[in-house]
Amino acid sequence: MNNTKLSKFLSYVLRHNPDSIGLTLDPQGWTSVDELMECAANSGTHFTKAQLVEVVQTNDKQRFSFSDDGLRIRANQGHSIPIDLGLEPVEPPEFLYHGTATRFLPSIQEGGLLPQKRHHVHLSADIETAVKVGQRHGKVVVLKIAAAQMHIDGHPFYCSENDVWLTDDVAPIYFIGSPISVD
Ligand code: HQG
Repeated sequence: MNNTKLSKFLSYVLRHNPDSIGLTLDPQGWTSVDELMECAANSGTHFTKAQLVEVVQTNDKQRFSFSDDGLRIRANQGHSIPIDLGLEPVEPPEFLYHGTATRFLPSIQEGGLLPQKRHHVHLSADIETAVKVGQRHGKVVVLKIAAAQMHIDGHPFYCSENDVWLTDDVAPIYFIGSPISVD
């Protein structure tokens, strides 16, 4: 299996469906590396420890982390199953960005940004990253968010291990200017 396939496999089992290979995660989303490899092998997905380390270290978005002792692994964010990442609330930059598809705009402008299947709304520190996130969904448009004002108003923000900004939801009053269209 190539590294991209292994990364997708890890995203699936560590964020969404550990049960699919008989794996259990602890409340913070960690699982034993040995157990992960054993459950994966038993369900027909084979990889070496060296390949796993390579995927964790070279992953384009740093999606996964090993524990300090290297014995456990978890996804840094993006879960749909209930996991408490244990992140401390932090002060966000003045502005954050959210890339989405133009077809979602009417609903977003009406009801704000909602976490949908994930635990949080995911926001990016720069427009370029937001564009990449939005492109996954279709014709991309970027919303500029008044993050500092949200924070002043009492909305907590978190920053994941891989620098994705997370918050519970974003009301339309915090959208700044018109959505930025990208060709
Ligand atoms: C949209 C990737 C209608 C929202 C990325 C988004 C990110 C609404 C979609 C991470 C809405 C959910 C997360 C509303 C939000 N009405 N649509 N009220 N509120 N939406 O994939 O932010 O590759 O769950 O705009 O890099 O696109 O997985 O969220 O388009 O960090 O590591 O509903 O996933 O990382 O889509 O992406 P997603 P996202 P990974």
